[in-house]
Amino acid sequence: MKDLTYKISSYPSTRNLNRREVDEEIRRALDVWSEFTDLTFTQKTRGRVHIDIRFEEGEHGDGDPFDGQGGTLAHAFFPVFGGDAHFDDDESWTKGTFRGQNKSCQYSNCCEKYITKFCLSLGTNLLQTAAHEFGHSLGLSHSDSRSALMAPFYRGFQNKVTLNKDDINGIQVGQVALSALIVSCFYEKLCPFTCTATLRRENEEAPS
Ligand SMILES: [Ca+2]
Ligand SMILES: [Ca+2]
Ligand SMILES: [Zn+2]
Ligand SMILES: [Zn+2]
Repeated sequence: MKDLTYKISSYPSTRNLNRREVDEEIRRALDVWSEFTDLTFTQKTRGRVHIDIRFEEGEHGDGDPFDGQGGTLAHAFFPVFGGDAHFDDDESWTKGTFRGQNKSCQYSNCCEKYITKFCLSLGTNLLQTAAHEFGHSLGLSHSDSRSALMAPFYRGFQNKVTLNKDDINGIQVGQVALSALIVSCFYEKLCPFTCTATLRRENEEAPS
């Protein structure tokens, strides 16, 4: 059993999700991987952790700035580079739906009618995106298989996250690379290089 720790250092500013829901979705995203490995994940609220999780906007200190709503949704570091995962705070992160609310919408405090008319935007499912990014944190690269969780595209909203054969092979082989995260890359300072893999959107569906 290998116990990895994680911390959500900054939460999204979206109105779609509260902190508890973010905690739950992150936990579910990690469970997707622990199901097929001997890894366990423990959330901490302070101190050093293996996987630091942040919602950040624009330039955020690792030389790979986010790009506002759409485009790049998130990126993560491979184990040798520290395993951390960053999510673009300008996305409208959601749970269980593709309907999101614009974070900067000036009508958000108005009645439902105004919200529906002016504030709804295409949301991005946090669970799906996080499960993909944690694959990178655990050592997986992108998969050529389009049905894999590790395919490099956001496939539109899916209610359930499942691993395909490619993903499962990947995580089982990836256990070797993972030891780097457990042993040598515990401290951010040892990991000055960024090697990010980026998840992009493809074929966006409009909310209806
Ligand atoms: Ca973006
Ligand atoms: Ca780390
Ligand atoms: Zn980053
Ligand atoms: Zn990716």
